[in-house]
Amino acid sequence: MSSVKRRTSGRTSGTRTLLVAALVVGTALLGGPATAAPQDTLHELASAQGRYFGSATDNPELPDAAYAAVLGSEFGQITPGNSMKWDTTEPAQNRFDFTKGDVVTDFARQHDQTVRGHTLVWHSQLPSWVGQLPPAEVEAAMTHHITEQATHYRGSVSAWDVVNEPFNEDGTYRTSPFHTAMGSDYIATALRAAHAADPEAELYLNDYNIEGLGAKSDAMYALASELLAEGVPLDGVGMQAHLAVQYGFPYEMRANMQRFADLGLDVAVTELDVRMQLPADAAKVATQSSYYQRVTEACLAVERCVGITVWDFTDRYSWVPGTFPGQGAANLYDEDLLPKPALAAVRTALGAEDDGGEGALKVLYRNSDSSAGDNQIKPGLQLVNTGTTAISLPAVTVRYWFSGERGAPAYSTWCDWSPLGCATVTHRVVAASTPKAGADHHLDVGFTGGTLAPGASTGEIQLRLNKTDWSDFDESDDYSRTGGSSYADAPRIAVYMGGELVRGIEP
Ligand code: G2I
Repeated sequence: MSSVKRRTSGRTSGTRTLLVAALVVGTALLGGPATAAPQDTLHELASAQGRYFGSATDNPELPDAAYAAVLGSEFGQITPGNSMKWDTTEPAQNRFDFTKGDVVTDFARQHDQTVRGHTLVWHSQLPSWVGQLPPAEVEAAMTHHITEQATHYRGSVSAWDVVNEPFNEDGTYRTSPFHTAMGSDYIATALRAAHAADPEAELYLNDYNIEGLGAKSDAMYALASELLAEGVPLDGVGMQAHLAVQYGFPYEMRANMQRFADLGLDVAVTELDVRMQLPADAAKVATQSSYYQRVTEACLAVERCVGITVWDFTDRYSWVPGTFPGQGAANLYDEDLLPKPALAAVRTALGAEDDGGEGALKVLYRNSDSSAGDNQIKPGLQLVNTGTTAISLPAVTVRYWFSGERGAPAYSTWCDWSPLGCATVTHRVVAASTPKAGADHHLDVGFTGGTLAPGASTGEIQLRLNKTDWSDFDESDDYSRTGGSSYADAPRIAVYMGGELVRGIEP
């Protein structure tokens, strides 16, 4: 079973529309850039690469509506930051309380997200009664705890961090009531108990500072190899990835992930964040962005890296300042829930740039003018909504660049025909503030109303322009022009939504 690959990437699209709208309103109120462009969520981008993109969350945060809107829309997987830990779920022996964890699995269900269960056996956040048990009773207590919890969450949790943080930095086993009572055998015992309680869940060992090659990851590698050789149910290794700009990037992260994958295990980045000494400055922010990007790239480069979870997505709810005084700013969004450069870096690594060229709006162009040297330019345009949400046309503008070279600097523009009705189409010529060869002007096309449904096309928009003195153009070097007389993709015609470039390449 351990070598069987089951991808649980969860939702691929869905609840995004409303939440994008909520965010846009929020951004506008905060005075940020007004961007109306629907873009793929992190999870949609990751899903397109066969991965999930998730976040930790915690019960006290969920009533924060703005926070929950992002959590529920941008991420396809969530991990409870505290509410499935032993001190919460079995605070006194055999008194189980899954109330808080259930809130998280309910949220996930409502938002079509998978859940990584965190965690069954850990030396920390362990209620004192466990440490007070006679060693001879620890194994039964541990097995009972795992059995009750994994049974309760069967069907709601797709993966478990069965054992969390078993190693010291030098690769020796960490002291815990479990290790004291059973030696390192407690790990195999825990995995077997979890498998018996929930045979469907992916079972993981999870630790920090095992992202790169080194003594601690060597220890995890040796343990994983041994467990697999003994037939112990183990599906993957979780690399927490609590990074810090001041400590450098994990050594050979991709190669390290690959050696676990080569054992037949899945690998997951389970708790990614990148902290820094405050105050933040441009250099630290740039380093942070590159670390987020490199982790994402490493995961994508390893086929069995199944996904990435950030240890919460906003500085508003980071564990870092409480644990490392003076440090923080570790997350993808700032305290106001505004995206940081690291978010763009992750999106780029997930391939968003590719679809920056292919966004939700595609433009098709044909040249309706066979002569490049007469007194008119006649571009035909069509816009197609290739996304899954409706697009409001007044947010959209299109630019067709040309050179006005000789003659009068004034232009007339015309819409000759469009199934939308030419009254809906606005058009004018705009002179470039920084003229480029073949692009000292552009025809700017917009819309006064209308909505483009997913999959729909505006149909043909026949446009035409001339100089007011009717002198000839030399269109041969015009940036956006092609000689094609039937509709085709036009990378040199740009489409903007809310003023932001969503398609095409500017001159
Ligand atoms: O420390 C970061 C993470 C390292 N890997 C394992 C994770 O489980 C761990 O998560 C953090 C939580 O994010 C924190 O929220 O674990 C901490 C405890 O080790 C959590 O902090 C604790 C505080 O220390 C407590 O004072 C607080 O009562 O959170 C508790 C619940 O809010």
